[in-house]
Amino acid sequence: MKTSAAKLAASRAARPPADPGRSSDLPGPKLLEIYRTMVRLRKFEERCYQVYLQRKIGGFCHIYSGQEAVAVGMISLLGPQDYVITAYRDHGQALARGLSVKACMAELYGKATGCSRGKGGSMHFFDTSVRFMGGHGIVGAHVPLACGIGWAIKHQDQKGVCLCFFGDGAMNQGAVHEALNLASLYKLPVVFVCENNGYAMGTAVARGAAEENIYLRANSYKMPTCRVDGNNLFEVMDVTGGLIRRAREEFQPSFVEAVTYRFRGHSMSDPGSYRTREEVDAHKARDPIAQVAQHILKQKHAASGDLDEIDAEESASVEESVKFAEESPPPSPDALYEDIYA
Ligand SMILES: Cc1ncc(C[n+]2csc(CCOP(=O)(O)OP(=O)(O)O)c2C)c(N)n1
Ligand SMILES: [Mg+2]
Repeated sequence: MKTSAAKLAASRAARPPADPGRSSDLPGPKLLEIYRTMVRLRKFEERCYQVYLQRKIGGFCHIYSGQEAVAVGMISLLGPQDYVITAYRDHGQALARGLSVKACMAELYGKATGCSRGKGGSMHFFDTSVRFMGGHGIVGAHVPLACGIGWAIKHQDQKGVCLCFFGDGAMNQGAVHEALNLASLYKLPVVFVCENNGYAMGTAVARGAAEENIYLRANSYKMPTCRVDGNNLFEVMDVTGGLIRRAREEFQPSFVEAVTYRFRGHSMSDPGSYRTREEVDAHKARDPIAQVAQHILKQKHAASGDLDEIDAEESASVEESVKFAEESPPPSPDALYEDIYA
């Protein structure tokens, strides 16, 4: 099933106004920082793809390329008091939250210097020091945890918000609906973000969901719900900014469906037979990073040479991270008995 441009246009019309901001007016330096983070995610993922093919890393591995405007746009709106929790396609959210490229690459390599000390791997990045609460492998299972985080924020008067990311496939899990219901009843400061990339593994949204307009399904929980073009950084930020403010100030949970697309397969072992080359290319033509670059150039915040320099710096930093990961030690055998909850 194709996610056509016409469908996306229709979906935009369905978006209710939500206290919009004007992120396209962001000052140049801030915008360049956001651009740099988006490039970091892409360079990291594409290198990760290569080292996986070289069998330097193993296990399940899900690439985030194509979805950068969602994680970077939304997480750039957070402060240190806020929390992020996500599913197994977690490299993008982790890097956007400020985890170092080295700690993330080392985690993929299963090294002791990794963000989860080499014991989590691709699906279980974690760093409580920046309130990045994982990296979770069971579809939908972390969404109720966001309610727990929201409960703690509210009752400990932390004045924060929890951004909870999950996929379109997770929307068919019962636990997600229990979480949405409780968040609304308890008025928890959680923004639920469904990244609709069109597919759950090889299953197109309309084949797995009786109501393919995902944001409509969240309407029944009496919270603000909306759909955004997840490849448009500014739309993502404008809409989410208002929802984050309402969560922090009014304990108002909300739900955003961000329509996007993953450029790579579901995981590294995906033959991709469920979608055509033309479909993938049509979405690549709406690359979220290229859209931000165009805006930066048009507004004369920077010249193309400056953007090339950012690209080169981020590539170099990813290269350094590979070297760091390869040279790092594995966890010691004793570490097997650490961090065990029993
Ligand atoms: C409870 C459960 N059922 C099945 C799986 C296997 N599985 C892993 S990813 C996935 C698809 C989820 O798709 P979606 O939520 O759209 O996220 P995306 O991969 O597109 O980011 C499935 C079915 C799982 N991990 N957990
Ligand atoms: Mg999906």
